[in-house]
Amino acid sequence: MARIINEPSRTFGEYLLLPNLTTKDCIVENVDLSTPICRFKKGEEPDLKLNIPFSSAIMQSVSDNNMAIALAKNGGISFIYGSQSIESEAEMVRKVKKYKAGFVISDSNLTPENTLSDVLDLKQRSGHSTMAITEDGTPTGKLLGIVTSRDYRTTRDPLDKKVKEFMTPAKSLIVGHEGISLTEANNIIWEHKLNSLPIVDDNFNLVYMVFRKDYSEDKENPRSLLDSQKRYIVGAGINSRDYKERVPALVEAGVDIVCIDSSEGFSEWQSDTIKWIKDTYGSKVKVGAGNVVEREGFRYLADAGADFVKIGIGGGSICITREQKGIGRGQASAVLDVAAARDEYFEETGIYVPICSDGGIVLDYHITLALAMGADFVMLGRYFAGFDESPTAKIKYGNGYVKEYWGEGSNRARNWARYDLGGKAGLQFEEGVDSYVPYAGKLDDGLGSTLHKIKSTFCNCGAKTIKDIQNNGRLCLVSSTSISEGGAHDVILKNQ
Ligand code: RVP
Repeated sequence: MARIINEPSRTFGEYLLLPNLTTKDCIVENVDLSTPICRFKKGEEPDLKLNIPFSSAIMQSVSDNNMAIALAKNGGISFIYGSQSIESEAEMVRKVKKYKAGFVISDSNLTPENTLSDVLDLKQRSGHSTMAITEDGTPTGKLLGIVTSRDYRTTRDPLDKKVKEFMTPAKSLIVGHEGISLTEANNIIWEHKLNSLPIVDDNFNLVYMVFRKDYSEDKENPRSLLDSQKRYIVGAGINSRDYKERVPALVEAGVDIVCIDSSEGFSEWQSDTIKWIKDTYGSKVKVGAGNVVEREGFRYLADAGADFVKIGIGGGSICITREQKGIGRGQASAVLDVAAARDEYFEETGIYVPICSDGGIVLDYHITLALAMGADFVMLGRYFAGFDESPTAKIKYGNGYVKEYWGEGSNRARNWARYDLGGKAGLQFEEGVDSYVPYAGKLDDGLGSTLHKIKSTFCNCGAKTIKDIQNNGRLCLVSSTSISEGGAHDVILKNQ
């Protein structure tokens, strides 16, 4: 008979934090949410830390280069989705590493032989009205001109009119030269009343565009997560099949950390993948692994050399793994169990292996609970999918807007590899759904408000660091009747 674990599987909503004494210096401004993301020895510092304990999910509908830049600017990390070709994933990593605040690699490019109809199509798809015209239509080709909506009249110009007939040609353009600072570029934009400034190299190949609207980027966020060369830090998802080709391409592109992306990580394939990475690169290439939901899974991956271990099976908002396969565990129980295993491992070996609570965060305070329960950082999909910076379409829905969000195990993502234990069996059924999430505006604003809430709770619990809340926090279980007491109750709400 299978062993029965009698402890019920619990979720975040079943717990609350109790306040501790708040001392006068325990104010939001003094709360430090920095946290390790890779293993380190007792008494040493980790090679890589986050400035806020947030990572964005390894998903097509969440983490591309734009999300990675927006989140790194705020101190967290994105893991670019691995359910794409090696080349396109590496290209996204490269875009993050090449990104300089305010300097944009042009993603709206055409050739002079394209037509007005192509311009309108591209404008519709990208939402950008400025297009760089290059010899070969690539973002780094020889710059031949620029097209903006001031260059054509849709009411009078024929749709087959060639771009070369109406673009502003390179000889009439003011350009900046590679190496120029953002302040200098902005000065040129202001002096000449431009909307954008192409930056070119010595051979007049396009390198970047600088836009007037990005002027505010001149000021760097003090929380930004940067490497030693002041480039944004970025992660990337990998799988346990093509890692011998994928990891070298990602390393070449400049990735800072990779993570094996699987709904179930307690497997020999993950151990082989970690070992190959460590044998090939030593500790230079950091690798996270998972997902696990209990002590044995954690220890297996920690022993294999994982830099961090990700927790969670079936708790994701778009995930139906538990319904389909009957495996998984409530996210709170999983975090508590794995956190105890992480501490035990540290006691025994003197090696600290950070853990990440992945999926199932519904309310902002669930993040605080996950941290108090022992997580070093969290991974979120639904939360980030709603922001402007996620890669998906914003769609009108009733009186407001929604954004699309689909699981990596859904038919839409067709990332069956993630749900496939190496054989063909995993290809037969879906483990995720295709959905909408409420549109949440700009990431800077939403994340700023979430961070403020987390820090306020830390202060109520007398904690100024994540370790403080883990060591001194007190959690209590809630009864189902006390849950209804926690929301507005027994009043008639206005505006409803
Ligand atoms: P959530 O933040 O609750 O939306 O959960 C995101 C997590 O859900 C991901 O980081 C991943 O672990 C998991 N996921 C992604 N796709 C699927 C699926 O299709 N079942 N699950």
